[in-house]
Formats: sequence, structure tokens, C-alpha cells
Amino acid sequence: MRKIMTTNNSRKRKQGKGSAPDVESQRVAGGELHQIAGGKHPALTTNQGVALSDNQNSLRINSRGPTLLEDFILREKITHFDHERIPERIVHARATGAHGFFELTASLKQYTTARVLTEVGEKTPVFTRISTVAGGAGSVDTPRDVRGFAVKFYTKEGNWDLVGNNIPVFFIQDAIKFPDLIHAVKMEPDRGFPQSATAHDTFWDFISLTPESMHMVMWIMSDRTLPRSLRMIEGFGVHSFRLINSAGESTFVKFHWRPKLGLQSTIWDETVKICGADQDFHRRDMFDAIAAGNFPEWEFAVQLFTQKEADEFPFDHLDATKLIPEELVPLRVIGRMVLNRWPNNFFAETEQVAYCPSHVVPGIDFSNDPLLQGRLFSYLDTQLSRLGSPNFHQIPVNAPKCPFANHQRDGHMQMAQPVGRVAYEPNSLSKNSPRETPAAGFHSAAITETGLKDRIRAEAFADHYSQARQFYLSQTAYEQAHIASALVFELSKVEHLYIRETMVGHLRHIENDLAKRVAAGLGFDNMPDAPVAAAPVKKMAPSPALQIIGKMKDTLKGRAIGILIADGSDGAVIKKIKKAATDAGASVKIVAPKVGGAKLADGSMLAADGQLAGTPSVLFDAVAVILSDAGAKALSMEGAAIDFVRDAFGHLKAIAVDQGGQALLKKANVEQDAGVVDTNNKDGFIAAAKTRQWDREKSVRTLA
Ligand code: HDE
Repeated sequence: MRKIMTTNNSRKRKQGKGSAPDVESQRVAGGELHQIAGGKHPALTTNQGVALSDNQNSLRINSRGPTLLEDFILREKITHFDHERIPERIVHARATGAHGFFELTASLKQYTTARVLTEVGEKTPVFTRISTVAGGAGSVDTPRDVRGFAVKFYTKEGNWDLVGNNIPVFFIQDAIKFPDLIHAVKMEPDRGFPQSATAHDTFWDFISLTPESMHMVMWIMSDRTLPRSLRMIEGFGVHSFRLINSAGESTFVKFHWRPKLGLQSTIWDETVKICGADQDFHRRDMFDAIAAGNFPEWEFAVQLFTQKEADEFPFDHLDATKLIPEELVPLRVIGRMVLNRWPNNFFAETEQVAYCPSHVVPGIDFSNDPLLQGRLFSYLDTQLSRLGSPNFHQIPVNAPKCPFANHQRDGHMQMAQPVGRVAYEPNSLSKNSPRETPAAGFHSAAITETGLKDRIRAEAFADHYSQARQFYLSQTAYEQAHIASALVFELSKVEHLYIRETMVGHLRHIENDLAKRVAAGLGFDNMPDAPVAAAPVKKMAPSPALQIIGKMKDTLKGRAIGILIADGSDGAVIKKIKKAATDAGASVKIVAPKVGGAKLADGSMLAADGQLAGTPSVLFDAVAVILSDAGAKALSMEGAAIDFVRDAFGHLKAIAVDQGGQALLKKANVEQDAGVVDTNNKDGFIAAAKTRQWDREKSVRTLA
């Protein structure tokens, strides 16, 4: 019977830019390479290495008859496809990951034996994964959410995983509450929404009944949860850990990552619109930055303190709802991390990477923080169910880069082929089987522990409001207004009035003015009662290090500027603004009504990087609007152009305008202020673009 080809493989196509290669000529026999479209293509085979003669048709009787079960090629392909997804992480499912290195710049030899923290100049490979918490793997990049900040250091002494967040405290004090917290924040089980949002009843119900979460609530209602870029967030190990030196002495340590580009966040209205414009905003930003050689970089710093010093703190450092203010224990910068390589394959690396806080190396140990203690169990367990095998450490992204050997054997997907008779220890039959290393091997800190066995919470954990108050009072007035407004926004989505009231009651302990602003924003006539506080609220000195605005850097490095043009725009002005922005370190994109570009005043064509409707100003840190009079007239009929300038103004961004640009602003009812700069004053524009026009905010929206 004559073999019937599909239209695809029977049709001859002309080769050319954008046209598909001739499919017939892809057919190959054996393992031989075949020349096509200028490249060498290896044979397409089954997973058993058998070359396929036809990847377009399944095996059937008659061209229109039944498909045969015998078709092992079809079945292998479909079966593999059916199993492509693995269970996604129950939390932190959505993420961006990258390879890089950690370089030690100052030794901690006095405190630890860990070579990664003592060998100055040593570059340790890392794989870093930055995630949101609540949404599924396919959710968006920009919900109001904590960001996970997990770093796997492939040290010479084994893998060390520092699995932290971009916020230095956590919601709860005891691991036994974690499933409750996560069930409350995730989509509500009866309705399956909201995906990745805290603004709903079950979250605030749980929070309002969990006073220990109040400090974290202040952080998540701040713009920390709305980062401008993952390259502009801090990272924290959160818990206290221990370092152990060669004399066996231990010192407590908190770990910090500080972004080289400084901190920057977006504002809520901007975040919401970014989400519509680009659901992969953060992942794309990181991908683009690494591809352009603008490698994200962080300083690594530690806070070191002794048991004696800890005893003097006005809080308990084992309580993960507390931080140690930098003013109390200063940060010591000891290294830097650079992310310089995007993964080859998202699934193989970013999805399959398995972090466990229990992965530490000799010289690093745990504290008794009850949240950390629970995590030491949870992560290994989750990897077994997610990756499906105790051999997950053999997946390349998880495998140590130093030699590793033991007598563990077999299990699903065993990749290693151990040789010899011996798979136990001690043994006398093998001269070269792995043995213990008493001196240099891992030792836990030798600590005496005695006391009552019971389900008890330390008295020292009872103060839930003092640091929440300290955080709020440490913010600038703009940031305080954003926190109050975020609370109003979130609680306005809560259907149960008593939950809103209970929350405002808690706020009264944090700061009465905050409670009043939120109560007014929610339309309360009377102030709800404050719940009984388990411990008196202490006065703590404000810590400016807790601000975002205070840590924003005066730079355009890592930032983006959009230039809106249309037919008739002045090429010389565009060139001047583009050069000034690029010289200052920004990346620049030309936005025009058509992606093919615009015909400039001198008749030349300038290609666009983005089409206006798909490239709104929320994707930029500042914008320039360079238009001819006719261009301005045409764009004033264009909703996307009006939104472009209105949003740039509303999101407190600098705007450079020529005469045509001014005309568009007028049409959009955008006022003039210090952040709206003439294109003749390029230096003024660059200076304004490095920051946000905070004073403008009161004229563009009502904040709580
Ligand atoms: Fe996690 N957490 N967590 N967590 N967590 C997971 O492990 C858990 C906590 C954090 O990019 C899971 O591999 C418990 C604090 C990050 O792969 C799971 C408790 C902090 C990531 C888990 C906590 C974190 C996770 C889900 C309370 C900041 C993503 C998938 C005792 C210091 C790591 C996985 C990555 C992931 C459990 C609390 C950070 C289920 C039980 C506190 C950054 O094992």
C-alpha cells in the first residue's frame, strides 16, 4: 500500500527567512547526520536509541483506520509526555533560578571551620532560586507576596543550602502552625480562588487570630512584597544559626544578602498593571539582565553574637518573628554572590533543585528556633514526594560538586553503579570503602539541654507588637501611607466585618495612628477594642535600615527607560535622551504605535523595541515622550498613549517631554511638576529618573 504523507511532509517549501525547513529532508536512517537548513541534525530516536523513520504519523491500518497498540514509538512518546509534570512545590512553586558564584572577601576563621567562610578569594559555585510563596507554578510573578531566597552553595565540603526569604521575620513561631498558615493563605478550598493573594477571608481570619504574625504583617503590607526586580531585593536567612570554630566554640549568626543595585519596589497600582502587561515580569527581567551581562549581585553579610549578648536582647532571638536591628548588632560584609548563568533547562534545574535547611557543612549548625527545627524535617520529606526518590541528590543540579560516597544503595532511579561486595560499615573486606572522618567530619555544637518535656511556648516569645511598632515607626511617611493603604485594600476584600474589626484592634497595639487611618479607610464609625496583649509593648528605637526608600540607590543601573515616539518624531532628540540614559547605566527601549517603527522627521525609519499597546509605561522606571505636533495629535486619540503618560505620572516617574510630548500630557490632563522635565534638560531628566517623585503622590491618589 502506498504510504500517504501528511500535507506537512509531502509539501515542498521554499527555504527562506521565516519559512519552515523542508520536512521530508529531515528523515534520517540509522544514526547518520543529515544536512538541513545549514545545520547538522542528529538522528531523532526513541529513548532506547532506535532511530525514527517517521515522526509525523502513528502506526495504523489503512490511512483512515484504527491506530495499533503495537506502536511502541507513539506509546513511549505519549507516556513520557503524560508524566512531564511532577508535583509542584506546595509553597514557593513559582520561581526564577540562576547559576553563579559566591566569593568570600573576609574570613570568619575565628568563628567557624567551614571552608566556604574561611578561604578568602575562593569562588564557590551556587544555584539561587527566588520564588513567590502562595501561587502555583503557573501563577504570575507579581502578587503581593514574600519572596523566597534560596541559595545552594556547592562547597568543597558538601552542599550548604541557605533557604531564606526577602523578609527577615516570619508569620509564626512554631512549625506546627505552618500547614494552618499555608492553608489559610492559599486559594480557599471550596471555591479554588484567589490564586496567590492574601486579600481574602481565610488569610485574614487566621492572621487576626494569630497575634504573633503582626510583625510579619507590617512587612508584607509594605512595598517589600512588590519588588521592582528580583535583582533589587534583600535576602535573609531569618533564623539564628551557629558557627563552630576549631576549638568547638559556637557563636550565633544571622545571614543577610544585600543587593548591589540597592532596594527598589513598585507601588500597588503599578504592580497590578505590570501583572496585566507581563505576567513573567520578574523572570524576564532576570533572564534579560543575565543575557545582557548585567549580572545580578548581592553582598553577603553576617550578624554575629554570643549567648551572653543574646541574653541581653529585649527579645528572644530564637523567635523567628523577631529580627536583630542592625543598630544593635552591626552587619559585617564577608562576601558577594554574582548570578551569571541562566539554566540550560528550566525544568531540569529550577524545578528539580531541592533545597533543605538541613543541608549544612562542618562548622555551621542550627539554633533551637522551633520553626527552624520543624523545617529540618519538612524539606527532605517534601523532596521525596516531589522528586519521587531518595536519589534526588543525584540529579545534576542537586549533586555535590565534591566527592561523596556512602553505603546507601538502590531506590528509584538509581544512577550510580557502586562496585564491589561491601555496602556496610564497619567492614574488613574492602580496603577502600568510605569511612568516618572523626576530626574534620560534621559535628553538632555540644550543648547541654535539660528540662521539662511538654508542649510549651517560651515566655520570651510573648511580645508580639513591639517590633511591629518599631518597623512601622522606622518608615518614611510615604511608606507608612503605603502600609496603611495596603491594609485598607486587603481588609476591604474581607467579607466578614468582625475579622476587619479584630485586625484594626491589633493595629491599636502597633500604633494608634495606623489603627485610626485603617479604621477610617474601612469606614468604621467606632474604633474596635484592642485584644488583650500577652506582654506589654516596649519602646524600641527606630531603625532606618528597615526602610526601602532609604536603601534605594541613586543610580539608573539595572533600571529601564522607555521612549515613546511616532511618525514625525525628532531623531536628534531621541538620540540625545537615549545616549544620556544609556551612559547613566539604564537600558532603553523605543516604544511606537507599530513594532516596525516610526518614520522620523528626517525621513529615516527607527525600529521599535515594543508596540505601544503591549509596552505600557509600567514596564519602565522613567519615560520620555518625543513627538511631532502631528504625532501628538494622532496619539491623543490613542487610549494606550494616554495611559502611557498618565500611568507614568501616577506611578511617580520622571517624564521627559519635547513640545509634542507636552501636547500629549495636556490631552491626558497630566500636570506639570518637578518630575516633568524638558528634553533640552537631559541632566535634569536623568537626575529625576533615578528616584521617584514621592511628593507627587498626594496629588494623584488618596492614601490612608
Ligand atoms: Fe519553607 N518550605 N517552610 N520556609 N521555604 C518549602 O520545601 C516549610 C519557612 C522557603 O526555592 C518547601 O522544597 C515549613 C521559612 C523557601 O525550592 C516545604 C516551614 C522560610 C522555599 C517548606 C517553613 C522558608 C521553601 C516546599 C515552617 C524563610 C523554596 C518545597 C516550619 C526562612 C525553596 C520545598 C526553593 C519551600 C516547608 C517556613 C523559606 C514544604 C514546614 C521560615 C525559600 O518543605
